[in-house]
Amino acid sequence: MVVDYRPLALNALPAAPEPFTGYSTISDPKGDIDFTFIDISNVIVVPKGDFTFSFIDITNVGVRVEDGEVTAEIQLAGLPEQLTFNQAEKHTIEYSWTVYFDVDGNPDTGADLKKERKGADYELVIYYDSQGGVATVDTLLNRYKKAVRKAKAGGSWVPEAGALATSATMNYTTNTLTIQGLVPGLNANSRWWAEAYWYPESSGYIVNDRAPDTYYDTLQ
Ligand SMILES: [Ca+2]
Ligand SMILES: [Ca+2]
Repeated sequence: MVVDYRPLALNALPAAPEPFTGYSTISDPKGDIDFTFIDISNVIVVPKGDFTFSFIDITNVGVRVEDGEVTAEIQLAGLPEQLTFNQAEKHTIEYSWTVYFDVDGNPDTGADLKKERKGADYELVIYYDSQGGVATVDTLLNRYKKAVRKAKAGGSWVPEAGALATSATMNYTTNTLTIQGLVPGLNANSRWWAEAYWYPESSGYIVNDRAPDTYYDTLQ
């Protein structure tokens, strides 16, 4: 009698998703930034002065993934060398540019902060959290921090051991922020999206842009 030792039961399991290697992009329109007014008095605060928000306006995001190493490029409508830093509330995120990865493609695991971040398991982020003090104009290069963080249940983010952001660069000619880091487990089912965020002074509004507007795309 010939015995068939082939693991038939294993064949019945759904195939594990293939690791993703390659390049994926998301395009986003120019001029589609959102204002979120958070003034508790419900008075609409109109930004004063000659603000331009090009540095919050995402036009394209690309991610290259190779052996779990991610290079994320966030292209903006504009990226001035100098920005105004005037958020008076210490330890408040004043600027951030983030690429989110829902690695398992499951909105019920990972971040549960709000609808548009629901399910994110990792983020690669370039950011500035306010140190308080007087308003000043400075280069982002002088002030930014970078991180790869993993989402915890409940919505907080923790730096991921062994997955620290390896580099961040700013290109003022192509208006592009680039950040590299390790994000394990990315596969063709993984969802991803990007967000730019600015919370200036204490005047009660947040400026943000998201790519894509439909909240997420898949890597493949
Ligand atoms: Ca945009
Ligand atoms: Ca998830």
